[in-house]
Amino acid sequence: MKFETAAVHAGEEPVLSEGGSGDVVIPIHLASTFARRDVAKPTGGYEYSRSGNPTRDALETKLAAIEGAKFGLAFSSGLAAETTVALTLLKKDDHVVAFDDLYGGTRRLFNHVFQENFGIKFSYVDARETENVASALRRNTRFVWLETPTNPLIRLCDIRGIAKVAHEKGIPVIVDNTFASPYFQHPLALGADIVVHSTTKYINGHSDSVGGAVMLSDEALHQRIRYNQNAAGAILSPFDSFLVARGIKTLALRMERHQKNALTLAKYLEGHEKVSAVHYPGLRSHPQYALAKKQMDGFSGMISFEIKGGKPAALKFLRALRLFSLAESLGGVESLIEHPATMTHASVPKKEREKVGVKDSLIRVSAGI
Ligand code: P1T
Repeated sequence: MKFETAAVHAGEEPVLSEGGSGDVVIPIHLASTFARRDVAKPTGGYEYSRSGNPTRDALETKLAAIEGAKFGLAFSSGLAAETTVALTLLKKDDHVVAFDDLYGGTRRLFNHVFQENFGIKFSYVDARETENVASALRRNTRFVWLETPTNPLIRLCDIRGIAKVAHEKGIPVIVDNTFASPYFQHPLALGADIVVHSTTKYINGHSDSVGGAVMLSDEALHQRIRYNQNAAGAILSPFDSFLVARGIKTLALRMERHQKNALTLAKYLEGHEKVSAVHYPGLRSHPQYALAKKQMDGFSGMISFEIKGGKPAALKFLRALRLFSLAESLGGVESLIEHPATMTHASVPKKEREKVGVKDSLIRVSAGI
């Protein structure tokens, strides 16, 4: 099946056999629990909605299909997905190598929960150079955590190259594919072991559901993550599962338009006298344009840029906008704009933020459709 076909049909084949109602869309199964005839085992395959729910199952099948994975899991937020993956793979005193440019909430989770409470060590490296990842790997490194393109500097890393050096040491690679979406980038095909998403963004696409996803093809690892998903409990609700499944059906169409609009905006900003830098992988001036062409099927809809005049100029500009909402999040049909230093990345200490390059003059745009 092509991407668009799987996005519409996977997980939602109508049941036409005896007793099936033939719905062409997965119904929202709101039941928290499922009756059984006998104590031994559930009669209809389901027992309790945290452990499994027909609407969530349909979504998980669809999520796996669009990432080219064997398995998909749906969580109550992107961070719930990240937490569950991390607690499946980590034990006290383990080590993780991560891209230094990451969503602020991911760094907060790593530093203030996993490091402070459980003694996990994190090495943040500039993963644009594969060598920086390779030289940070230790004997007790349990995984490499990447975003590409990154939030908020729209930097890329070479998934294939990094997977090669990590796999030589038996270390799995996890890619947060939120900014590219499964339509424009396929990390598992490039060698990554696990993909995570905030489905809150492009996958749902309408800014009306918070959710997360994990996709992978390793059966044993899938079983461990699913066990912990049920044990820790951060599952996506049936109603949100329905919304996300519905959103996925138009993902391909939306992504094409997000990309078109982002490219128009990026080119306009690049030629503007009050703009000192534009970060968008579809611009020839992006230092990793060649990698973007090779690794991605498109450039997606996220741009960041630096405005001349520092923070005062940035805040003045953001206050003057009429149509673009000044709001966190991204990937919805409407355009959103934000100031990473005071909003999405406020939890990253100023010194660390500036070391990576997230300046007070940086503005991030999610181009709508
Ligand atoms: O918000 P949540 O669904 O928990 O997802 C967290 C998350 C994970 N990964 C990436 C790359 C993200 O961008 C996010 C959430 N980001 C924002 C809310 C934002 O405005 O950047």
